[in-house]
Amino acid sequence: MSDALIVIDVQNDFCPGGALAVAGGNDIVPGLNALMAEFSAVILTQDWHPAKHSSFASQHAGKAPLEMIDMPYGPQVLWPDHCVQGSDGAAFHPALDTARADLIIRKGYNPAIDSYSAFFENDHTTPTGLEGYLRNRGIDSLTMAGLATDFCVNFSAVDAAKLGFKVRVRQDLSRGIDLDGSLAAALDGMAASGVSLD
Ligand code: VGL
Ligand code: ZN
Repeated sequence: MSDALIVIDVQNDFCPGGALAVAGGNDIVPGLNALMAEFSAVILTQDWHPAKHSSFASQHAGKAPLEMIDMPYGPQVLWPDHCVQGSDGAAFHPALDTARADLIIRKGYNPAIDSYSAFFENDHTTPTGLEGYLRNRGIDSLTMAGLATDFCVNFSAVDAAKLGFKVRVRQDLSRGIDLDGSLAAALDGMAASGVSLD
């Protein structure tokens, strides 16, 4: 069995100057590029929303970004419009070494359901296909890093651990949004799920 590096959502909109900028999001790029050399498999994820995605505050009258809403699948944070399919904001950070990727997995393309996790949409049941890909390749151990620690890295790591993968998160190569204590909660949740936090 072998291990893979999964680089989560290192896209322009999550970096300074982007629509949903994560502080220091760009700082992790050189370290991520260097880390890729240590893995036989490198997978990138890309947040990839249609223009009128239901996670955008702009689609809900009277709602502002970072307010909550109840969706049929549960509570959902409303975000500024970000990572719209084909936009510059959805592109990977220009310095990220995308040439090393064996697979790029896109998520969040269903207009009605957000998808923080690289494995399941936010209904926690609709799969993205990543689990099957990893199992077909005999990959059982995952290292994750990227943006944002408390949303897409967190949901991906917890889902992977629940699916039985051995999971490490590189905190030093991840950056968080930290909305109302979400970063501390995410770190607690990942640890409780058996994710090792480096
Ligand atoms: C993310 C909020 C909305 C992430 C994606 O990559 O962590 N966060 N969409
Ligand atoms: Zn998104």
